[in-house]
Amino acid sequence: MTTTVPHHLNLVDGEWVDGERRPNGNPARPGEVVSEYAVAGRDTARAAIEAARRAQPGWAGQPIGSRMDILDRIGTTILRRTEELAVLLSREEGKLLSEARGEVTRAGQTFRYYAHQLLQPQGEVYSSTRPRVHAEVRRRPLGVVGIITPWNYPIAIPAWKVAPALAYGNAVVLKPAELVTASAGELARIINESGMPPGVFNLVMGAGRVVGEELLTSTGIDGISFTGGTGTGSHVAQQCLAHGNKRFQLEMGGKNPLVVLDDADLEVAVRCALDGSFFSSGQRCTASSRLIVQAGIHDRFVEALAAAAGALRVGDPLDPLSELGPVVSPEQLSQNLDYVRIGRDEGATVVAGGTHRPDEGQFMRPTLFADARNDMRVAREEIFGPVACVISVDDLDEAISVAGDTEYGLSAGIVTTSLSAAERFKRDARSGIVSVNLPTAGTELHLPFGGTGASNHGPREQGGYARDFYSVPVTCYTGW
Ligand code: TXE
Repeated sequence: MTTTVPHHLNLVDGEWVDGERRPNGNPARPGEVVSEYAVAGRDTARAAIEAARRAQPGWAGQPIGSRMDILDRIGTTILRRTEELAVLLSREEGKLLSEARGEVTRAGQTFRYYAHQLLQPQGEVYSSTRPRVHAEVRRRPLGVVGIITPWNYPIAIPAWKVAPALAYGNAVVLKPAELVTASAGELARIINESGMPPGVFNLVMGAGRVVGEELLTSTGIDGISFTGGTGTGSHVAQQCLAHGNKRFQLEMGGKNPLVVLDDADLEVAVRCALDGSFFSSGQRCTASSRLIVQAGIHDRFVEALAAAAGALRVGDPLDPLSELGPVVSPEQLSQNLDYVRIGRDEGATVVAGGTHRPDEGQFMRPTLFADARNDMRVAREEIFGPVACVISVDDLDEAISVAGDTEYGLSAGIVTTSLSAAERFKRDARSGIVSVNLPTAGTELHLPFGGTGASNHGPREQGGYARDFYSVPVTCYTGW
């Protein structure tokens, strides 16, 4: 008996465009094909950019009521299809079904949020220093935006870029990561069936160095919004500057600190670390990969966290009893295991995990290093797996200094019962996001998201701040 595998095509100017078909696998079940996708070449990417250029002025000129309706419809459809989309996402990326449900819900809510953002003021009026002059700042769309997304949030990251891009009157060419084309393909279907005029939203699936590169180098693209690795992000920046001085926004890695002070509630500290370090298999740019722990609570914390991590049930993400799914790919698993070896060689001690499940699937046990120092590679480089290291410090001053001693600066957390320690940390942590008594990895869609240093370049994403990237301020003077 032959079973048909679902497939996803590229979307160009409202038409589905086929290409060489490639399978997209399930990291929990090697050999299982989740879907097939049509690989786009440079010519398909070019056609998508041209279609977007043609469609953008008409879209920007539509009354906001109709743009709102379409965005709202996209969000509502995503929310209505949450369960089905979550199963698909979980099968192709490997995160727990419960986490996938949360992600799909977030994507739907994001479209609805930006539908309503259109009712917010879109400019400012100033008093002019000159008589009989009216001064105002208006906003115009950036134009055609290329959106390049990673695999770790297959629908939420595309949503939090595509929704504001469309809301503020831009046309979009989306290039998702190759590992998660099914979620992107379903999103494209939903957008295409929402009443969106052809060409306003286009999807091109394929290799970064082919279709991604076409977006970076094309003069038809006005701006690039990118999330991914720091090395790729630097390349994106260079290409954008070299090809038409495009606007770019980069969200990249993290090596996020979670500080635990002696006065912390141990249970809260362990809960924050367990979630921040290991959930989603540590494949979050906001994951807490450096646990900076004050000496007085250190041993109790390490013992409790190692026990809790060791007790997590690693298994198929569709099994409701699983507490941790697989990592996304064999390459990611081998990179994670390499870091376990590197950490040991550097003198850190594995107190939980350190191995993968020797059966089928890319399952890695949550891994905790004790006796780490902040100058070790495992404390400096983004591993992007369920691996965290504990660094012992004497006091809050040292904790803040170690927390800030990183090239990254996305998310930082502290667990403490001291109000003054919390306030000082919020003031002094060199980071775009700061959490107190909460995991470093929880963020909300209506608040700005982004970091400092090697974690970020360009305006913040999400919330009302997204407007700063997707629109251009125009200063207007009118004499009367
Ligand atoms: O990222 P890439 P990958 C980190 C993490 C992970 C590593 C590699 O450490 O192990 O990056 O992951 C596209 N021109 N993060 O391979 O390569 C690519 O096709 C244009 C951290 O997924 O940066 C994909 O769509 N585009 C991060 C996107 O860029 C190019 C989340 C990201 O791919 C391109 C993900 C090119 N030349 C990975 N080359 C986080 N912290 O959130 C690649 N791409």
